[in-house]
Amino acid sequence: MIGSAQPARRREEEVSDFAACVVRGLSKARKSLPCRFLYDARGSELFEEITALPEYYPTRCEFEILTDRAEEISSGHDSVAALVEFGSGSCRKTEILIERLRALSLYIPIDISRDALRQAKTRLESRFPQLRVSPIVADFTRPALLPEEITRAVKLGFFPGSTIGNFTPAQAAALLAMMRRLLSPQGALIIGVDLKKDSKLLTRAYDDAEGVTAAFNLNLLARINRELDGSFDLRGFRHEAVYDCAKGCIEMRLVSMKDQTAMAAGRRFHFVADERIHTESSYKYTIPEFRRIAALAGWKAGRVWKDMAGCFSLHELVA
Ligand code: AVI
Repeated sequence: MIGSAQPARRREEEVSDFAACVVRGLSKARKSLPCRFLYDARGSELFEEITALPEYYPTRCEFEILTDRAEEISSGHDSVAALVEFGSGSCRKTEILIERLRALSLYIPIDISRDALRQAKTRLESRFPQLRVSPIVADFTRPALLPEEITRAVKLGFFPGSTIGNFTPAQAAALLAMMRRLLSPQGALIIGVDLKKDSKLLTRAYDDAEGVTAAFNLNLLARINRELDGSFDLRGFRHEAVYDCAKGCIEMRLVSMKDQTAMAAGRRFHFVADERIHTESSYKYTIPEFRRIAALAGWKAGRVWKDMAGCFSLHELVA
């Protein structure tokens, strides 16, 4: 069983939330759109393609850490009974952990995609017959209600992919604090964090030669056209990815290539030439920087692993 609000009602709520955020974001002096809207069905497909691109190292590096160090990572978590994954998607990385957590009996993936959860449940329950999969359809940034039966159980959280980087440091600290409350007492969290590195490598990862990331970014305007009766001319905008050294983040934007107007959700918006719509930030951290944020959220730093090239890190945090 997958529990959540009625699908049709949820869909209506999603569309009106999308409309409100688009109108608010495009009415600001510095236009922006929340990055969570990049992931409709088409956006999620394009993101899957991004993760396989030669320039996009985070997925490969995190897999390398998880496969090479799986025994070591899981060794400290022998008594974990419940694994909670935040924004689980396809759960491919999780299988590496599930295979080695000896006392694990329950896996709770939290994701907004009901389809991804349904597929994951079927696949994981057939691969691990002793495991119960109890998905929650929800936005993982909002506090979820975990099953009462695991209130006292030892819980491990899993938050891979460096999705934490898509939040500002202040938001990241608040999110980590919420996760700590959910997983306490005796809880721990394994979290993927992309590391600071050469800015050329970083910008290439977010502006690939094939143009998949550009298509992913521009799909946001296509989504507005599809869902909010929008009139964006996609040829009038281009993708941009810039590393802001001072903030330590990649910023993705859509740049208007001319003076133009577009309709969205019944409103008209004007864009001057070169005006930018900010669509996503992806913060990069050093290991001490990330540990400071985790400490602000009340976590104690545990072990940390890096891939061979030192591009990506996996942190263990203890409640
Ligand atoms: C999902 N998130 C961690 C990706 C990132 O690297 O910030 C999103 C992404 N955007 C463009 N490429 C990948």
